[in-house]
Amino acid sequence: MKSRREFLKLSACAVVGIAGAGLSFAEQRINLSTNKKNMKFPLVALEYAYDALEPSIDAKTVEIHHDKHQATYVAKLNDAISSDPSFSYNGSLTMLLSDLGKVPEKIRTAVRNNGGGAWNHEFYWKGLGPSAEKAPSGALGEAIKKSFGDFENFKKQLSAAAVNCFGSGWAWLGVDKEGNLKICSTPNQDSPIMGSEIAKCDMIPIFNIDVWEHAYYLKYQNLRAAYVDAIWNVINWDKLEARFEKALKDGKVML
Ligand code: MN3
Repeated sequence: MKSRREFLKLSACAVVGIAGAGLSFAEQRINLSTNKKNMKFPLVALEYAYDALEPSIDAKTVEIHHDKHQATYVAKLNDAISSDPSFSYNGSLTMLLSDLGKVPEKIRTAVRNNGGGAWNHEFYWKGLGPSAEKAPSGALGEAIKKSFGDFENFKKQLSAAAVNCFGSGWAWLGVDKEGNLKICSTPNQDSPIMGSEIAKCDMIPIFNIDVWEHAYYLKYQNLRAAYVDAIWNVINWDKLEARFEKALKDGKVML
């Protein structure tokens, strides 16, 4: 049994730029027609308006983060895959990332970085929402008490994993092989779904926090901790509950 402290071990986590324009929710969706018709992996639309997470996460940040940063990962993932005609793949992005060894070496790093970027962001947006709930109530709430003592201690530990992740990366909450909740962080766009050899984060993830500067710099500048604190106002607990139940029942991740 590993100690909680071990789960909080820091990992080396780099940086990105900024730009954009204001669009309505309807326009956002039309904007997604920028997805090329033959893209194997499309940019998945947000399930809420850019301003739905205000004031915790401002509309401009959501817009640029999704429409520019995430879109770039998606485009580069598709470019990498189409650059190697010998590689034919018809499964999901989740499956692809969980078995990177099967990806030709020539494009493997590009798939890891950009596929990870595409997947991690889809997972991130779906774990957030204009939620009225401030804490989980069902089985996940119980599991948090069991693993962390109480909600405040859990909040402190997950926040610390996010704030202390050096450089750019992600903090994660997930379920380990024994069914216990676990916290870790990964550098760059690595993800627990890539397996423990790559991510050093052995879990089925149920929530992630993006700590790349592009996730918060417009509103919070250097104050990563203030962004992490605000994330707690916009967690989609229903989604996390569903992910938790699926992880326990089927041993599978749910986007
Ligand atoms: Mn990001």
